[in-house]
Parts: sequence; C-alpha cells; structure tokens
Amino acid sequence: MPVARPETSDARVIAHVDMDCFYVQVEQRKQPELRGLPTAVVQYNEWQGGGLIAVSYEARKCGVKRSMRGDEAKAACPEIQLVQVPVARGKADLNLYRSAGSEVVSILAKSGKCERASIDEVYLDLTDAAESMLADAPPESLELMDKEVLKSHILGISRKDGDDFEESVRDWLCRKDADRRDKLLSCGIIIVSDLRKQVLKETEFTCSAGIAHNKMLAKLASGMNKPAQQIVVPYAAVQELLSSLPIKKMKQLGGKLGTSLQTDLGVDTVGDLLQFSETKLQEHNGSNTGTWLWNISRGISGEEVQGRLLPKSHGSGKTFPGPRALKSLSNVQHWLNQLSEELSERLSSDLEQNKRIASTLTLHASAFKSRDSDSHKKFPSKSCPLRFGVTKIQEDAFNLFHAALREYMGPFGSKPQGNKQETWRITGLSVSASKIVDIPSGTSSIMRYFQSQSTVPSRSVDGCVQDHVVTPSASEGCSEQISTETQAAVIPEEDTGVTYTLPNFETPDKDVDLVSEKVSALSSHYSKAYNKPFLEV
Ligand code: TTP
Repeated sequence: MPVARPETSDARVIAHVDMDCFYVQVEQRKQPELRGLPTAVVQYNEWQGGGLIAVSYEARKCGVKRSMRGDEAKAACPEIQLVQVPVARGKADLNLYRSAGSEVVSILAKSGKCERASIDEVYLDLTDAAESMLADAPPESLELMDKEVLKSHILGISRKDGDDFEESVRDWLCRKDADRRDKLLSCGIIIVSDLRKQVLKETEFTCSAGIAHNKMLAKLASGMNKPAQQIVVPYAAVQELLSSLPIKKMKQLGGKLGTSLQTDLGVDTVGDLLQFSETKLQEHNGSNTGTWLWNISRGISGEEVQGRLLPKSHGSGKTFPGPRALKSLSNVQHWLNQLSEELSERLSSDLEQNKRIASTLTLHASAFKSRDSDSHKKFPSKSCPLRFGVTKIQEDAFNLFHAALREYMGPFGSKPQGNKQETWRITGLSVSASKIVDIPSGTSSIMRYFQSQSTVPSRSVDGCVQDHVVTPSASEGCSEQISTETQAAVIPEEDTGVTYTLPNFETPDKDVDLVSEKVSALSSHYSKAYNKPFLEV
C-alpha cells in the first residue's frame, strides 16, 4: 500500500542516477574491443539462444530489444555481439555486476545522503551540497561553465533546431529572478554533472540522471534522455511531466490499484487524477491511498532518501522457462540446494564484511498446474526465521517449498480427479533473506549473538512456516510439516499427458538483492508494475 508522506516545506535537491545499459558496460569494460559495437548480455540457455537482459544503445538502434531471445536479436542485427552472463552453480552469477555497482556507489556516496536502490540505481539527497554552493559559488558567479553542465536538459525548455541551446541552459542556470527552489536545482545540475564525470573517469561507466525536488520526480525524469545525459525538473514543469504520464507507469500504480483507477474512475494518465477532490479519492481508495494519489498527481512526495549503501535483502533465484519447467521434487530440491548455497555465501560475506545478519528466510516460486479452473492460482510464498548455515537454509527452503506446494495444490491436489491426475510445474524458484540487522558492536562472538536471538539456528522450520505476504494462516502452516517421501508419493511428478498453456517466459528479470523496490514484490512475481516473469539471479 502506498503511504502518503507530507512533503517537507524546505526545498530539496534529489537526484536519481541510473547506469546506462549497465551489464553491457561492465562487459565492455572487461572486453574494450566491444565498445561502440551493438552488444547484448544474454542469459544463455539452449532455448532460442537465451534471453537478453541488457542491450547496448547501438544495438537498440538496430531494433534489438530486451524482450528478444538471442536468435531474434541476431536476425534483427546480424553483427550483434552476444556476451554470456557468467555462470556459477548452473545459474547466472551476478557478482561481477554487483561489485561494479558498488564502485559507482562509493563515488556517489561522497556527495551526500545516498540510497542504493538497485544494482545500478542510486538516489542522492544533494540538498546540503546545493545549499553550500548557492551560498558560496552560485552558478551566476562561475566564469566558466562546464560543457557537460550546458548539455543538461531542462524540462519545459525545448531543444529546437538552430537554437543556441547551451546558451538557454546557461541563462536558466544563472537567472537572478528564479525562486530559491529552482536556484538550488541549478546547483544540483552542476553537482550531478560533476559526479557523472567522476564516475566516468574512475569506472569508465556512463550514467544518466534526473534532478528534481523529490525522489518520485527525479526517478521519472532520469530515464527520459538516456544514455549519458541528465535532466532537471523545474518546479514549473512538474505538471508537464505528470499530465500525460500513463497511470500504470507510476510506481505503485502498475497493478490492481492502477487498474481500478482506470476502470472505476476512467483515469488514464496521472494528470487525469487532478479532476478528483482528495475526498473523492479517499472514498474510492481509502483515506491514506486517497491522500497519496491526490499528492502524487501534484508531484508531492515526502519520501526521503534513505542513507543506505548496502542491500536490504539478499536473494537467489532462477527461472525454468518453457520445457525446462521443474516437475519433480528431486529437481526442485536440487535447485533449492544451489540457490541456498549461493544465498548462504552472500549472507556469510555480508556478515564478515558488514557485520550484518538477516533474520527471515522466504521462498518464492512461480508455478502452473494442469487444471484450467485453477490455472491462475498463485504459488504462495512462505517464510520462516532464518537459520544460519548452508545445510540449514537448504533444509528450511525445501520444507517451505513443501508447505507452499501443499497449499497450492489444495485438498484435491493429491488425488486423481476423474481420469486425470492434477500435476504441477515450477517455472521459477527463489530464496531470499530479509530483515537484515546489524550485529551490535561489542558482541563478543557471532555464536553468542545468535544464542541471544529468537532466531537461533536450532529450530526446525515446521514450527515457523508463514505466509509471506500476510500471515493469517501461520498456524495452519505450522502443522503442515510433511516429509519429502510422503509428499513425493501424493503429488505426481510426471506430466500425465495434459496440455499446458505455457506462461510467457521471455524477459528475465534483474538482480533481486538490490532491487529493493522489486524484491518486496517477488511473491507476486508476475508483477503488475513490471510484468516480468520470474528472476534468474
Ligand atoms: P536497467 O537499469 O533496467 O536497464 P539497463 O541499465 O540495462 O539499461 P538502461 O540504460 O535502459 O537503464 O537494468 C540494469 C541491469 O539489470 C541491466 O543492465 C541488466 C539487469 N536486468 C536484468 O537482468 N533483467 C531485467 O529484466 C532488467 C530490466 C534488468
């Protein structure tokens, strides 16, 4: 549920920095001969040349899209260079990209409060830096203005052929009559341009940025002029940005809420919300959501940049598209073991490097089954307290899977219906560890710390299986411990000849552990907002 937070009355300067075709850039830095060539990073599998997950801007010009498979991309652009994502434990290994993202964060974090929002996105609160610049060296006092600054886009000022655009940018930046909030944004432009140059110099990566007075507007703007460009949203241009923005493109409105606004209120764009009073929006959506909608349609959002350089959760997942869908418990167990191993490795390094430990383990899966009547039923996500150690995570993940599968199949899942037995297929699996807390300094040993916690790594998962999203049936889950053997006996492993409608597997998704906005939506993985299938991470 969106939360309506009042916007502070103080003017703020917020930037959203997003790396350009990030995995491609990381691969091009590794193999500089690929620079400038149409390139895509592909998650290889034997099915139609694998799925594209990142596409260079040169390849985009030839019509290559992320939704394509490798074979399609080659047909669209025969000279395309396809680079395979590194593989470990039979799945994509994203460590290379994670550490490249960390390099960027460590540069950006020097400028102010910094929130790492995903593997390649960062929010910065530059208010203090902008205030200082405005006081000490405002734009109009600068004799020389960097070329990169003058290439900035200013929403509301169009670039017409023949115009001396750089001159109009300079004029805008140096307006003496501008209100203070826009003057601060002008300083933000200079600061962000400088940061982007530093990132390029130190990492060889280009990035794009949106600069505005809140996170929501900065994020909406950052993608408008990619690659390697930046754009500012002056106060006067907020309505221009929002008025024609399709409602479903707005964060938190990609799913049911956005659909209900479309169907019940006839709202297609964010601007369409302006015709409704706050009371009317509250009547339709509840008090808090109504206020939130009223606010966002006016560009008001009080969400703060969180000072967070480390991920909020860790996750490891894999998709099993098309004919690769898993249909036996032994296969599920094999993959859960691999995923748990990777998760455990990441938890160990988080513990070692950052003295942090997660306290909740969650299993997510996507599945389908043979009976049409129920084919859209979601595979439930299940959580339990996290027990540290690879074998414990493996064991708990498998137990969570059992509990979820039993719920998914329902009371008749184990019995033949008519002449046919109901069967299941798993098309995505992921394990994630969340609720990460710092180990208090002064704790003399890690084991002592664990012993003092309720999530001591000694409990069996059967006492703690919970629904992930809501937990009304935790007690039901508690009593549902089933042995592997029993479950294997009641749930048929083989396809009994039923024809399945396969879901769309085309686009692999991005890293879960750093995509904080997305990881929480893992349980509803065919996410309304992103409409992407399960992650391979
Ligand atoms: P994005 O920031 O969405 O895209 P991008 O950086 O490739 O390109 P753009 O310049 O348009 O921002 O994703 C960052 C990385 O995350 C991307 O390089 C690869 C990975 N990713 C996936 O693995 N699967 C996905 O579905 C998406 C969207 C991204």
